Amino acid sequence: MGLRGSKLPEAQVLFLGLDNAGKSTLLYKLKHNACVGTVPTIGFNVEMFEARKSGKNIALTVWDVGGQGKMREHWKSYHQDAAAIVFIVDSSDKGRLQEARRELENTLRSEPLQGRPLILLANKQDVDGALNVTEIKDKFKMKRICSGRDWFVQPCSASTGFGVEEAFRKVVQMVKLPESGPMKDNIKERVHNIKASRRH
Ligand SMILES: Nc1nc2c(ncn2[C@@H]2O[C@H](COP(=O)(O)OP(=O)(O)OP(=O)(O)O)[C@@H](O)[C@H]2O)c(=O)[nH]1
Ligand SMILES: [Mg+2]
Repeated sequence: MGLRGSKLPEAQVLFLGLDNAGKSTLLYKLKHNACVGTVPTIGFNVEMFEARKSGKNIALTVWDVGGQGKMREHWKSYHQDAAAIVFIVDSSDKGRLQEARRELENTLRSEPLQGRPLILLANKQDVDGALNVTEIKDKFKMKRICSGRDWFVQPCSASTGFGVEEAFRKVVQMVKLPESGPMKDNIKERVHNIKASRRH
């Protein structure tokens, strides 16, 4: 079933990235156009969006998963139905770019994510000295690690809103809707499955 029981074609989008990258700030900026104070995410946040794709209304379910070290082992629980990956990077945190790249590479190796589009968000562009898109592409060796999938790097600032609408439009453009129409499981069922998978 799709958004709140609607029959709209639905796709699931996964926000990943290190802790402090700005995933939750971006989620709430998109949802409420507000810069909401956040705390580190334990588990996940989930929000639903409607969008227009190829002249049709679609529903996007966006999963924002905690990025702290101990949360990352749960990322794979969210891979199965993800139709697009949005990987968010703190472009101003040069000391953690290698760690971010390692996590991105691990993510891209995951079997269920093969062929899924990747939108890399070079976040925190409002911070002085933040790496620009060219530098981020280079540091992440995007051409090499993304071969076999569509990818795009978008500069943004979740705090100021710079590049945020463009990022969302890019996600809508690149996401592939599941062929069978609306996803068969609803959010409650999916949350139940994620919780169950953590208990094993
Ligand atoms: N200057 C600046 N700060 C940002 C931006 N985006 C997020 N932040 C700040 O970065 C901090 C972490 O943001 P969160 O959105 O909580 O980060 P997260 O990726 O959800 O972190 P986890 O939930 O721990 O994985 C907060 O203090 C935000 O206000 C941005 O674009 N610019
Ligand atoms: Mg968070």
